[in-house]
Parts: sequence; C-alpha cells; structure tokens
Amino acid sequence: MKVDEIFTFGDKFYKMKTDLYQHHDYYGVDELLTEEHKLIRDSVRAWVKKDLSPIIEDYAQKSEFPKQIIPGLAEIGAFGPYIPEEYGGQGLDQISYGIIMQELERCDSGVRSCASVQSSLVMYPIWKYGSEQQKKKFLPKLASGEFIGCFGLTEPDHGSNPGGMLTNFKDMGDHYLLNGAKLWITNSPIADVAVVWAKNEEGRVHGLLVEKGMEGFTAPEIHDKWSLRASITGELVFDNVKVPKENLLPGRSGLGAPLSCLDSARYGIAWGVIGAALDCYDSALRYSKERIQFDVPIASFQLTQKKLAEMITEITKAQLLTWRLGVLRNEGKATSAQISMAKRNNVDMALKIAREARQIHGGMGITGEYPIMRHMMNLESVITYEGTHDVHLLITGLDITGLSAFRNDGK
Ligand code: TGC
Ligand code: FAD
Repeated sequence: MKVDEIFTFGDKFYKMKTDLYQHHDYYGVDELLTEEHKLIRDSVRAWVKKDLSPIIEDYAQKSEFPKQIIPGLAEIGAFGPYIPEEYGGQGLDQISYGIIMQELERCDSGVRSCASVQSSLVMYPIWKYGSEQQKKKFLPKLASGEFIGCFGLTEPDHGSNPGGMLTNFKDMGDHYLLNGAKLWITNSPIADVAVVWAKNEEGRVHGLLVEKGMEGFTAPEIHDKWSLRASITGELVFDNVKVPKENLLPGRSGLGAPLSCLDSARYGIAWGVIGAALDCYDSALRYSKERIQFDVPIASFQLTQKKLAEMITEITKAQLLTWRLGVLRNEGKATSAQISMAKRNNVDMALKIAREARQIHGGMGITGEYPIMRHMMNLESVITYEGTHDVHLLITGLDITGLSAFRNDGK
C-alpha cells in the first residue's frame, strides 16, 4: 500500500492508499470455478480495490466502522448472496458466497464480519426459521443495506457454552417479556434488528427479532479493541423489553437453531481468512523482492524463501479444502464437523502466515504502511469467535471418537 491522497468525510480527514494486490493461484484452483464464480470474484475485487482498500487502514487506525460502504456492500451482493431473489438476495451458490467473503477479507476481516453476520447470522435464520411475514418485512431491507442486523448468542458468562444462557422471555399473553444481556455482538450499535437467542419458561431456546427503538432495549458499543477496529462491536441489553408475539421465529427451537446459523457463518470464515492470508503473502512476496540487505534482495535468502514457500503451500492446501467444502455445501452434504475442521485449519493458517509476513517486513511490518499487522490483530478475534480454535478441535475429536470432551463430567 502507498499513501496517495487525503480525503474528507464529514469533518474528518482520511488518508487514501493504493491496493497493489495481485492474484495468486498456485495450483490452478481457478479452473475449478465456473465463469460466473470468476465474474463475481473480479467484480467484488474491483469494488474492494476502488472503494475499500484505499480507506480501510485509516478507519482501522481511527477505530471506526466506515458506514458509507454499506450501499456498496449491498450492490456487490455481499448481503445474503445465497438468499433467494424473491426476498432480495442473489440466489447464488455456496461457492459464490465463499468467494465474496474471501475478497472482502482480503481487505479486512472486520468488513467481512459485517457482511457475514448480516448474511449468515441474520438473513439466514429469518429465511430458514422465520414466518412469511417476517421474511417479507426484513429480508429485502437487509439485502439492500437499508437495515443492518446483528446476532445475539454470546453472553458475559456463556461464550463457548451458549447452552447455559440466562437471557429469557416470559409469555405475557399478548406479548413476550425479554430480559438479559448479550456481549461481543458484531454490528449491534448500528443494528436495526437483532436476532436474539433466549430461553422460554421451560428453558427451551428460541430466536426473537428485537427491533431498534423497542423500550428497554439498548446496544452500547465496546471500545478500545486492538482487533477488528474497522468493525463495530457492542452489547445487547434487555430490560423488560416487550417483544410482539409475531417477532418469535416459529420455524425451529432448541440450541441447534443458533448452531445451524453458525455452520453457515463458519463456512464463510473458512473462505474469508484465505483472503487475509493471500494479502499477507502478496505483500511479503513484493516486499522481499524490493528490500535490499547485504546488497541483495531479502527474497534471495533461503530463510525468507522457506517462509514464502511454506505460506503458498498452506494457502494452496486451504484453497483446495475449502473448494471441496463448497461443493459439499452445494450438494447439502457438508457436516458441521467438516465445517469446523475448515474454520479451525484456515484461521490458524492465516494467523501463522500473518506472523511470518510480519517478520519478512522487518520493522515496517508493524506500521500501517502495510496491511500485515492489521490482518494479524484481526485474526486474533477470528480465531476466537464463531467457536474458539480449541472448541473446533473438540468438535472434530467428538466426531471421530464419538466421545465428548467438552465437559469434565463426560456428559
Ligand atoms: P450439543 O448438546 O452438542 O448440541 C445441542 C443441540 O444442537 C445440535 N447441534 C447443532 N445443530 C446444528 N448445527 C451445529 N453445528 C450443531 N452443533 C450441535 C445438537 O445436535 C443438539 O441438538 P438436539 O436436537 O439434540 O438438542 O451442545 P453443547 O451444549 O454440548 O455445545 C456444543 C458446542 C460446544 C460445540 C457448541 O455449543 C459450540 O459450538 N460452542 C461455540 C459457541 C460459538 O461458536 N459461538 C459463536 C457466537 S456467534 C459469533 O461468534 C459471531 S462472530 C461474527 C463475526 O463477526 O463474523
Ligand atoms: P470462553 O468460552 O470463556 O473461552 C475462554 C477459553 O477457554 C478459550 O481458550 C476456550 O477455547 C477455552 N475453553 C472453553 N471451553 C472449553 C472446553 N470445554 N474445553 C477446552 N477449552 C475450553 N458472539 C455472538 O453471539 N455474536 C456476535 O456477533 C459476536 N461477535 C464477536 C465479535 C468479536 C470481535 C469477538 C471477540 C467475539 C464475538 N462474539 C460474538 C463472541 C464469540 O463467539 C465468543 O467470544 C467465543 O465464542 C468465545 O467465548 P468467550 O469469549 O466467552 O470465551
């Protein structure tokens, strides 16, 4: 990246940068894609290079979400690409969804977060479990970016173990009364609608659509994050919120309902983080050929080549794993455990690549001149949200042994 010009938005100044990224496809994975997939990839990449990359570093440094990109995200189809066209989506396949997430995260995980929450954690549950009236009311506005949504599962005392949630609602006859709190909620301070998971009086988990402006509902922002600084994160607080009965998602109850949404989001992340890894590799490759030490480019040292060669090897393995997962998703055959494996492997791969790329950039690697440190810090959240690295390992462990290691009591 290099600083090109300064622009103003409102009363603030922002530095614009040029995105020098070039395509990397070591194993000809492009040949596994359709013409439509490549067209989608190229158009999203062009939008990212033109409208997102130039501003992202500055917004991240200022810890601000660039709200003005919302119409652009809607226009490139980043909100609900696989939602049917009758509800405002694009009706695209799962590989297209993955490609869009990858191109966005190639620029910044926080922007991918905004789009994947909107698509997989808000539009998906409304589409899958909502009434016809809920679908018609919310989906077209979420697809066009007129509405922003968020997903409230995690609580202050229940992160990896959402089944222990305390947020609850009571049937008051003509409405539900919702109480509780959710923590670490992407998009919450700017959301028009929150998909909130809460227990009824029998302790069964249900999804409720809580709308901005409902009395007793607040969504304070969480400040001072060192990670995902260009993404907005907050809480959801419910103090005797009267939720109309027609706002309950009627199609599914039980913990499996929110967990099935996570499958879709985790799948998007498995694709997305390859983008972050590619950007780190691309920058490290270019820098190592330009940076001279001991009279030669640092790319000529074996130790640098080891880092670069291992990066492209790991990226290639992740690309193939993810493409295959996309085929399985398209066929409706991907299991939750397969998705967990890809999310865990790919995030870990991207984080390791970001750390190695940071080393190749030497001292420059810690500055905003290059995207590396931003990717690295972002990935520290990505390896924790949507199920931590260790939770996904235990999901694989359970799948292959049939024995759960989540609880020490063996239940
Ligand atoms: P367990 O007893 O295993 O399961 C309860 C019920 O759910 C079913 N189930 C699933 N259904 C669909 N998809 C899945 N992936 C499912 N996994 C489980 C299961 O069959 C069972 O159904 P039933 O009918 O028998 O009741 O549940 P558990 O309490 O033992 O927990 C399992 C565990 C630990 C794997 C799960 O709770 C888990 O995945 N924990 C991690 C929590 C997590 O990922 N939170 C993410 C919050 S959202 C977020 O982070 C957004 S970041 C967004 C961004 O910015 O991109
Ligand atoms: P904990 O569950 O307390 O885990 C702490 C540590 O203990 C981890 O290392 C974990 O692996 C380990 N651990 C826990 N249980 C076990 C076990 N059984 N065996 C071994 N080790 C274990 N949530 C939402 O609902 N919606 C959102 O939009 C959302 N966005 C987020 C955005 C950001 C920036 C972040 C950071 C989080 C977001 N989350 C969101 C929350 C995220 O899903 C949780 O942070 C995550 O699930 C982990 O929960 P926790 O932070 O409470 O950690």
